[in-house]
Amino acid sequence: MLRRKRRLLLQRRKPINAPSGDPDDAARGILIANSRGGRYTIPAKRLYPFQWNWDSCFSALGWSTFDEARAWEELRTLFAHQWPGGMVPHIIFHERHDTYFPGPDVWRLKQEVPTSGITQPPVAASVARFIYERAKDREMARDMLARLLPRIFLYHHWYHHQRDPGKTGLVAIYHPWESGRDNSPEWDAALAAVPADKVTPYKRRDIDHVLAEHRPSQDDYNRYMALVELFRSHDYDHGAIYPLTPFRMADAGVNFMLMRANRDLLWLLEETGSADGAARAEIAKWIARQEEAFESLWDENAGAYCSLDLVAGRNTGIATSGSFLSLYAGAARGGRAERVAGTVERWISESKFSVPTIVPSDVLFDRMRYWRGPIWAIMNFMVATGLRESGYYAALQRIGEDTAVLIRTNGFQEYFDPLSGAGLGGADFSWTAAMWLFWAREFGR
Ligand code: 9WN
Repeated sequence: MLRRKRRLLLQRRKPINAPSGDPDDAARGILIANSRGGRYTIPAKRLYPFQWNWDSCFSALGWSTFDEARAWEELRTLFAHQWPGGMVPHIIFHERHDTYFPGPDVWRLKQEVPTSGITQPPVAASVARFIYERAKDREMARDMLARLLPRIFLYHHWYHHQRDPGKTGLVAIYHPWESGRDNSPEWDAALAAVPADKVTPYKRRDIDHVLAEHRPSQDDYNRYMALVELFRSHDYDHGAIYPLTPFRMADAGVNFMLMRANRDLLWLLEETGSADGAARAEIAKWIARQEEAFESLWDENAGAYCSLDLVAGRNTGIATSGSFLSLYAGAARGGRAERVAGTVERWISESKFSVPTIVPSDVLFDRMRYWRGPIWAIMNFMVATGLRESGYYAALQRIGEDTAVLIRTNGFQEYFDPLSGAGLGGADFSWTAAMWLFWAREFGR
């Protein structure tokens, strides 16, 4: 009875900032309300009350449209919590909050400001370039970059060394949370092989805030926690964990984001005249390796690049919106670019709104469960950027317009149902507000 009541309550709850007035004001209002101490932005109140790695980067894009200093500060704060070896953690627990699980007491890292022990997609270099290219205050931009770029280099170095010890050109993720697309069906088979029978009992907090149907299943959560306990038992020594983790995936999305980030890092170093020859040569070597290795991600049936299970040695053959980042990375060229764009166009034609995380005709498609069907503004932005840069303007236009319509009609939700357009997950979400300001608003006039 109580459960039913709570569910009705949640369904009726309207986003606080459903943009009835000027959506630009509403979007800025969300970033300001989610800002903490003028230093970092939480993704959403209660549901995600800390600083998340890639969320923070996307929020910085939103800030850059009306407060450049605040945008750079967001990135500065993120990198201030970089681990000595170069990893930038996926969560930084600046303050104590008990509305999110797992918190610092689960990760059990002994730091002044506790963090999680894994990372997230490396989008910082690309975000820094987007901000730099549009920056009005050039002096501040160059000054901030001078401090940031060595740290970003160290982060990429960490990825290429700790997560690709064999120098194959494919970096591995150790946990679905590291993909940022946590609940993607790409991880199902690999996750099923993670033993979860000895997990310490715990209480989830996510389903206190959003409907369970929008979130990962209990079984998924048990395996997420089993992985965390495994990493903790190895003191988060990522080099030592590589050969022994049962979950080791070459995520197409992360690898493509890293490739673009490498190109952007190289560009920024050259642009700001801060590239020493050795760093430049090293980044060029990473990119060359990636260009060669990504061939092994191609799946002819899917008409897309797909994630590779490095433990099973098998291509998942599952195309998701993460696969389309091959254009954003500049990895798909010529005939391959044509095929990828064709796949995007087919998906768009099958879906009322674009871009779904999985094509609606797929048996795996679930219109409401996160990363198994819904639309995400940040993914739309990156997919559309790749389409624009490769010259596929019709698809790009459709994605931009859909994103603008979804936000204008349903508010700044965490994600959206691709068939009805309904807003799902958390409300007043920072990255959705940021994507409106930085990108989607130009299609919504
Ligand atoms: C785990 C904050 C994060 C995003 C991820 C999204 C979701 C967290 C969770 O929320 O993940 O990191 O608890 O579900 O999947 O992409 O960074 O918005």
